[in-house]
Amino acid sequence: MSRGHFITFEGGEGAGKTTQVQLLKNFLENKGVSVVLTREPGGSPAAERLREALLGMPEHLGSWTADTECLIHFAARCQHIADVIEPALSKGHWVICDRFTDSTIAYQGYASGVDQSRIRSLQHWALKDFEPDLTIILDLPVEAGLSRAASRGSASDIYERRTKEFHNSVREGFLDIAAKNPTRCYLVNADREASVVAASIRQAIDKRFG
Ligand code: T5A
Repeated sequence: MSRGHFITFEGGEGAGKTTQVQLLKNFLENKGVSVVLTREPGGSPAAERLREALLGMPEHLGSWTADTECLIHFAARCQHIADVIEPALSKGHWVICDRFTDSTIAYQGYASGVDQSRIRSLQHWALKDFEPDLTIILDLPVEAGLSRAASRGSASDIYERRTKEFHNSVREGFLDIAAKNPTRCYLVNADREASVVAASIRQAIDKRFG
């Protein structure tokens, strides 16, 4: 049996990742592909406990340092790969993941100031050479993303409460990641109707996996 493909979705808050991940799953399943949908932080029962620790920290306990956040994200990722991603890929399923390592690079690196070389060392230590076959990066202005997230009524986790400057750094980070990894990454203008964005993503899938 041939190994499945690993596709990740990245972008700022409210970029439309969850929406597009679901549309892509439907599209692939209609073509007869077996798809496993997952997300980060979390994605497996044990890793979801770490998601809770990251996103559900009560305000009176303060906040994680950026270094600690980085370590927890990679700990959760390590577990997620072992529990869900690798077993699914080796059974031939395609795995679509809502956020992955690029989110750590953009949020903890570009926006929170953790040195990129330290993140790379951690990535190498935790993941070795494991990386997505294709990464879709959804790009749209920060204001548009935050207003979408707010209209959905859940703009309350610790990340969505951060400043506009923080979110702009996240966006710049993702644009830089796309520019530096042109073979792996496909940058999509997400400031369009969901169906138009989905069509653009399907083109990338056809081009990459034929
Ligand atoms: N994080 C994560 C790190 O800091 N480091 C890491 O390493 C990792 C892995 C996760 C947080 O963790 C941080 C980043 C995040 O802050 P989360 O709860 O998983 O948080 O939330 P997000 O990933 O940010 O996802 P959101 O749900 O906020 O946004 P999505 O998934 O991008 O957007 P979606 O699809 O839910 O859409 C939002 C709203 O917009 C509408 C939808 O219907 C919905 O109402 N919408 C559109 N409206 C107009 N036009 C379109 N094209 C639209 N597409 C969707």
